[in-house]
Amino acid sequence: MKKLLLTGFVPFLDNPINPTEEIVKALEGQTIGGYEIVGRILPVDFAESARQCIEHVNDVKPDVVISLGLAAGRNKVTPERIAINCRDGEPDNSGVRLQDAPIEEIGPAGYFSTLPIRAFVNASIDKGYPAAVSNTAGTYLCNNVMYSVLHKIEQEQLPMRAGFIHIPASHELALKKSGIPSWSLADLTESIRAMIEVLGE
Ligand code: PCA
Repeated sequence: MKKLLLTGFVPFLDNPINPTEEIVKALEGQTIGGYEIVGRILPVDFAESARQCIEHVNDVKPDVVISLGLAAGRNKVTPERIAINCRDGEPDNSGVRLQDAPIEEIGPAGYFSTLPIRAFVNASIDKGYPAAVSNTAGTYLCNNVMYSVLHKIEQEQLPMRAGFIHIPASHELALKKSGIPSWSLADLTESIRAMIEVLGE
């Protein structure tokens, strides 16, 4: 059976919960759209996240890689259009802070997602879950993982589609942080399921 590597992240910064962990746990082992879901959780660490994700790609040899990240403050599920060759922003969980740092010294400025992001958005909306294409994955760990996986696929010419989806906060997280929109974990999970189902069509 075809395999889909679904990754989430551990909690980071002022987010004591990362709902991507729960979504990955809920979906792993299931078959969706003809894909067996293999779940993995990544650290929030500039030195480790992409390295570990690539290790999982090498081990699992998936047909598709979808990485999930929390974007607390967004109110829709947002497949990312592009990853850029830049690391910047807040410190990671090891306290490392980077500024204007390329991910690959010799690498293209960006990579477009190779996932069917428009079909993902439409599938989620059709099921009643708000979604939109996002044109920036930021410059933190999520962008780093998306860029690094797409770079590997390009360098090695692998027959693999990959990309990233940012999700809003869950209610559980919003109870611990004020002023952010939130979704139920069940709805977040069903929106991601609707997007994965599209791959089988
Ligand atoms: N979101 C962060 C890193 C981990 C996560 O879930 C980001 O958007 O980069």
